[in-house]
Amino acid sequence: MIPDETPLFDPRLLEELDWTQNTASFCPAISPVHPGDGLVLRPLCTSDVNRGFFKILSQLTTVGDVTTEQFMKKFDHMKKSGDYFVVVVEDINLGQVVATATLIVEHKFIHGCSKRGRIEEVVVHDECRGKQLGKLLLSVLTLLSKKLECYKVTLECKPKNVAFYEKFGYVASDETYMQSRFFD
Ligand code: 16G
Repeated sequence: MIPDETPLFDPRLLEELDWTQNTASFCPAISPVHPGDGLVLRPLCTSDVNRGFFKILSQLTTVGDVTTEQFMKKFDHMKKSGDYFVVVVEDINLGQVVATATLIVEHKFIHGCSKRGRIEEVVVHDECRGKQLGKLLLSVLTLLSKKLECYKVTLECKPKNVAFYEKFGYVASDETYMQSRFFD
């Protein structure tokens, strides 16, 4: 298996988002199709393993020693499921991924056999802060979850980031997030 440019999901899903429904304000104006000078917003592809995809994830949490083969197998699993929407922003001059976020669509029997969206791994390279990329990714994935007919979309975040997520219509739930960790 050799890394290539095959997208994880159909890029038209991003191109066809109704950006007028976005609730966050951008100054200067940017959008999924025009994320900023020298930047491209697109689905993850396996070549991103050579564009610093893991380096950026490691700014969020532990990544571990992942081989290219492991990465490609996981990518293949996600692609086949059709429920994983990992987006990246690439700086095309540097050939580096500078931001990423993931939407996972979970299938339910409840709410009329509906779907729930989960937003995960939102991370912007620390040298690329101030370009509104976190805001852009959040807006894009929130709109995408709506387009994919999720009845709700949720995320977990640190208390200091609550105000950021409120800009997109997220409110703190009265449910408590609980976890049982098996390893880091
Ligand atoms: C944050 C992330 C979550 C990620 C977790 C990793 C967002 C909105 N939340 O909560 O997606 O999985 O950090 O932390 O990006 P962990 O390694 O402690 O599980």
